[in-house]
Amino acid sequence: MKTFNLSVLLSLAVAVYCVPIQQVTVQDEQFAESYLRKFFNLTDETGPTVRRGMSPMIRKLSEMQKFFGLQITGTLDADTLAVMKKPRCGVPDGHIGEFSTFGNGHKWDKNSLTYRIENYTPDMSVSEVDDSIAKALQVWAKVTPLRFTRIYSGTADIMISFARLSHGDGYPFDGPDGVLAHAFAPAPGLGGDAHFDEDETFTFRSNTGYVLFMVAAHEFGHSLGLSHSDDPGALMYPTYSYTNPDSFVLPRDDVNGIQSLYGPNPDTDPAEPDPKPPTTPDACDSTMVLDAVTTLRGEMLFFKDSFLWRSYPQSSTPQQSLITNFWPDAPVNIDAAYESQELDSVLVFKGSKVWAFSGYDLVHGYPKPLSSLGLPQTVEKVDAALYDASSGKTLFFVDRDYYSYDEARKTMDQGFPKPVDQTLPDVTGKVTAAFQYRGFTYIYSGSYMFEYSLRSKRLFRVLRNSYFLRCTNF
Ligand SMILES: [Ca+2]
Ligand SMILES: [Ca+2]
Ligand SMILES: [Ca+2]
Ligand SMILES: [Zn+2]
Ligand SMILES: [Zn+2]
Repeated sequence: MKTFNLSVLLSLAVAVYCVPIQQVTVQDEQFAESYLRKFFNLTDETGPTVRRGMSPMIRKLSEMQKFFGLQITGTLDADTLAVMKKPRCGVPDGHIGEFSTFGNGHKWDKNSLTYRIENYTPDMSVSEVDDSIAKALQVWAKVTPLRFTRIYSGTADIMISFARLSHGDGYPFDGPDGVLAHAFAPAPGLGGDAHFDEDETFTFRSNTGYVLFMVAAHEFGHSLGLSHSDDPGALMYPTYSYTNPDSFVLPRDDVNGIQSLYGPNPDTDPAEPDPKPPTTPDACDSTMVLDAVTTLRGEMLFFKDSFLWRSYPQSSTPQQSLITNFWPDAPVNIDAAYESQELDSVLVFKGSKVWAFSGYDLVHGYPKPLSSLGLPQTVEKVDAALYDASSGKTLFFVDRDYYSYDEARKTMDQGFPKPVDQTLPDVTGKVTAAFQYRGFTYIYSGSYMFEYSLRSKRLFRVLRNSYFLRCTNF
């Protein structure tokens, strides 16, 4: 049984995520140890690595932190614990890199596969379960030659069932949250089978409970031979995050993964091309234009599409994650963001609305209309926002102009808007993002970034948007 690759989804904790200073308890230590045993192959080894002075626990913690793009401290800090408590899949995560597979022996040697739904969850109607399962298999069929046929009796390649706790395969479930499901890599018998933890509440499309379609689509990736990816945008990323099932398109990383095993779909209709697989923004893309940049309590946040990079002052590599993993109530594809010292919040702009987040929480009363800041009704969106610490003003960039907002008085200053190039003659294009860091002001315009002293209006350097993201693929 141990020869099967097991995949599973694991645990949710909301409270831990937003506490800045966190006491790690003995329970947390034990939890972390069992997490690393389950997912990072922590064993009670003695040997060369121990003699070299690094304990297996520190080594595995560092490995886990690397996989999830966390700051590599080798200690159980609050961010690490928070990631460990997220709902996720239980397949071990050892591999670092883009998509990966279970290896060559673990793929189906036929393109026609059967599946059977052995029982149902009471959380959803029978037709909703049938539909979720069928659509989850279609996610993979759309991009490969694989075809799935449902059978109602006998043994299918992919046997699908709902079960709680111990259910006969040596991998008991763990009650509500934690592990959500698991699946076995391609092989006869248990191979390919997918089990869902009945102690979870599964849903058809609501964002309360776990969307069965999303969990199943991930598990079937394992059933077909994929293991986990460390691309935070991939379906095969180990942790669960809510995605609207109606607009889901299989990301590029997963398409590359499954096509490396089975090849592309020979039946695609050129007249009706499928939606383009979404790609995860790449820190090494020198043409990238960021959506917004802000500080947050000494860190830097860089926004692009549905993603953000979070950069800790002490860390060399920023951590990339989905915006909704960081702020579940935040919009994606945002226009602008800035940190308000007065409100101890980050303000996030999209279209005619502004959101405020204090730590990880949406501030009560938000989102509000842009006009609540005193911007004229004619302003339909803000392109960038910049808080200037020395003057206590926030500058809102709208097309080629900017407005000035007095944070202390909470009013717009008179005499605005002014043209941007009147103040900053080098910035001839639209300002796309802006922030201050360590006394410098960074004005982003297209794929460039201008480094200024705002006080002297002196331009120091012209850099790329990706400058702070520290591309490491050289
Ligand atoms: Ca099977
Ligand atoms: Ca569970
Ligand atoms: Ca922007
Ligand atoms: Zn998984
Ligand atoms: Zn099972």
